Amino acid sequence: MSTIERAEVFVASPGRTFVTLRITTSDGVTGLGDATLNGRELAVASYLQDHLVPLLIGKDPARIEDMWQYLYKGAYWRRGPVTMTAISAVDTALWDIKGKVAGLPVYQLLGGRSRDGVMVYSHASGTDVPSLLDDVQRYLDLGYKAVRAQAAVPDVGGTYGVRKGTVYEPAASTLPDEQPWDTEAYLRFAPTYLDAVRERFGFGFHLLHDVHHRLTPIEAARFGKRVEDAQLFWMEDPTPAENQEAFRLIRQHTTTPLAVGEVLTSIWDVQHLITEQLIDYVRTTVVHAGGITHLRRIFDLAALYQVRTGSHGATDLSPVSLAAAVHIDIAVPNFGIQEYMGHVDETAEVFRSGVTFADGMLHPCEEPGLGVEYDEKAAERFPYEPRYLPVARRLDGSVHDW
Ligand code: CS2
Ligand code: MG
Repeated sequence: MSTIERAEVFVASPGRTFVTLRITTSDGVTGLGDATLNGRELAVASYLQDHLVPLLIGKDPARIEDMWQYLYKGAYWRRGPVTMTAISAVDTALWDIKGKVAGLPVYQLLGGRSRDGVMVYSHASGTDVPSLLDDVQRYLDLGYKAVRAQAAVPDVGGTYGVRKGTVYEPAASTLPDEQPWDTEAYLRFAPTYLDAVRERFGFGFHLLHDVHHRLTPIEAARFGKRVEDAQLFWMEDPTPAENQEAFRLIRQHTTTPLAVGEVLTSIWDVQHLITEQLIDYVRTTVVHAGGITHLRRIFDLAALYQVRTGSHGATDLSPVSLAAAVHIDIAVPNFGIQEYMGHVDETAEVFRSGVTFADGMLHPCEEPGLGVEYDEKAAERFPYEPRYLPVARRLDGSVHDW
């Protein structure tokens, strides 16, 4: 029987920080897992290196479900982003290995294709409406069928989602960047630029918007109602989701579809949202919600309630979890859309991925496993650089949800 012989944790910053787990079996088969938790990377690296790696050595890599139960129940302290990201990385690496041993791309182990390609959306943004419209045009010219739109709120300064470089990267400072927030200014301005996008480009593509946890339920209800004419594909994270019941109030006031889940890390964290049909898309991911094994459970529960998938796919999710996401997305029956922001060139020097983009869709690699390789020699050229996500403060100085 093949056993787990080695488990290595790599922390490197090729363009941004990624934590990557590589498991190697006694037969020399390797598997990769993404363990990146933006702004708290070393917590997961230590959880893996100091607490999980000693448990993996000698175990049977084929027993993926058993390993998941062993690491989840064996922790005693359950759930939460650090624990679940570490478990996700182990799980994803074992699926990569299983695919390689079987000689099949992972999606074939998940039931094969349900669709020809995975529709994706990317991030258009601007410091004002004209620059936002130019950026939307750019993504439509690249063939995207779906585009997210975010713009800076005039006179308030930094606002969530406005790109500075080639890809949007919010973790850009060595201490948290404190950004001003004014809910009323946002509520007045954001609907106007979403209307402007529709006025310029029409309704022949999907338009998305991320509220990023910033509103109270009644403010979110007001916003959702106001933007109904823009026919959004979804309004994302309208209000913090710890209180899942809060979404019922939003639901009562607007038909704008709701998407939640990128910061949620288990089926129990989205159970009420799904079973009460309080959301339309669930955004949980391979890297933060328990790997392929657990994400399938979440998506199968969602399918029972006509909730579709819409996994998070920002730059802080590595090419490893993006590839795993595409393998799931191509197979699940209730796929909705996949976020795809791409990565900077330095990232591609370390991660070789077989995922391809064409005609507004991503396509999985046909190689056995996930179809991603990690070049640790190249990674040595990009030593770890600590970065923090911003903190939002209201105009009175109190902390707000960033
Ligand atoms: C955002 C992310 O892509 C999204 O929907 O919510 O950019 C998020 O802010 C980052 O992934 C946080 O690390
Ligand atoms: Mg988001």
